[in-house]
Amino acid sequence: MKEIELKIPNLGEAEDTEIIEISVKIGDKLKKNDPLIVLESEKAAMEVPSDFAGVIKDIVVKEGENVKEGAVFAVIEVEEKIEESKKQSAETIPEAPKLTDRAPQKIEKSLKDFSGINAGPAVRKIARELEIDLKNIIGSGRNKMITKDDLKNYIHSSFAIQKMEYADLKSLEDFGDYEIVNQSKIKKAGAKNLTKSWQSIPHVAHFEEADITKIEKQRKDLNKISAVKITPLAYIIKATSLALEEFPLMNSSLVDDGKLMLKKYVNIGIAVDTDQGLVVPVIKDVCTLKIGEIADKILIISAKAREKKLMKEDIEGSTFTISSLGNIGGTGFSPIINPPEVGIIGVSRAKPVPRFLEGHIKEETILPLSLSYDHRVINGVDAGKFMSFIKSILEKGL
Ligand code: CAO
Repeated sequence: MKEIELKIPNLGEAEDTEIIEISVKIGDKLKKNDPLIVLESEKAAMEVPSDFAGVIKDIVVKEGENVKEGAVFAVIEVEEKIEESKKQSAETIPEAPKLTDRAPQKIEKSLKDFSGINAGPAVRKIARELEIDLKNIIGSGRNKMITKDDLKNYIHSSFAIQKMEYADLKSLEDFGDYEIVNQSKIKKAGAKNLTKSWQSIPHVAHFEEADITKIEKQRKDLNKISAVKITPLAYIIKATSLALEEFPLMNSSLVDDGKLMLKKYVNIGIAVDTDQGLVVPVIKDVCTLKIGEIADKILIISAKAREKKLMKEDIEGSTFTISSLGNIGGTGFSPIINPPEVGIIGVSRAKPVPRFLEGHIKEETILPLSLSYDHRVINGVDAGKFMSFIKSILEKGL
């Protein structure tokens, strides 16, 4: 066995350079060409690979340290036989290509995969191996550079998000007969999306009630002459679209750390229950539609959903979602946000309620509404105002 000092290679024009990453630790077993350290000059970042197979015995530098050509940064123990056969010694470490010669090739490859991303070669290499898109990671290093820790945190959080909770089949088998059935593809995909949304978006639920006595009368009158059946949902969709125009924050998407996309159009996704699971077709440009037209669209998209005839354009581009349990029941529920949206309204069953009014009892039809919102974007006051706006539109009549 022989110990060899590993030295900083020729740095080209760069006088000195910074070690931005140490890719090994003492005791690591390396193969030839495994990455040792990453150097960064003003022009480029360069990974220094090992010219030897062996075990790292010592590391004499720290990340962030500036080094010059020829400085020892680590010691590796190699088998003497192999080392002799290569006719290489500590003094004759093959001259590494100049940083300025070599880096551009490496960077070129990186740019191809991760253009505009500030990350060292080691981070890029791991990301490429694990097929991670570095564009999704916000770097905490200098000039927003993505460090190895950023990558590790991202990997851990994505695994955590994707980890689904399943029952332990073995522990349940003893208690009685059972059968295993397959979930539909839609349900399986929905389960993943719902888990991801629930785990990554801080949800808050806000509840409201609207007196829809007036619009119920109007709706029933309209239904006597309308070619299509108009349900309360058409009014709720219309009122929500007007509220989304008034409160653009609710019609937004969080696109980056601290950056919001405020959309200038209102497309509302409607959760439709089908025998395959829940699907969310979209009614586009709702603000331009009249109640009868919205009712017509609800019938068309829900029929398409149930007959599995939805096309790509029918299910994309929603800016907000409404999930209506309609006459099924319930006094309120908190639906899960449909990313990249920031809010979703849940509609429960309207029912007649006795109300005291100037000493008299009066019957009103009360509609329970709930809003789940992304608390990173919306705060309680925004949510309260938004829902009060919808309530007042529904109570005044459309
Ligand atoms: N309160 C009381 N009655 C209601 C109501 C409400 N909030 N909403 C609808 N109704 C009534 C309708 O007026 C209709 O009455 P009639 O049969 O007497 O005319 C009846 O309930 C059935 O309505 P509908 O369900 O056919 O129509 P819709 O426009 O209300 O809803 C659709 C359409 C596609 C949203 C619905 O069929 C559906 O699939 N809902 C399930 C969505 C779901 O599963 N959400 C939960 C997901 S968890 O996030």
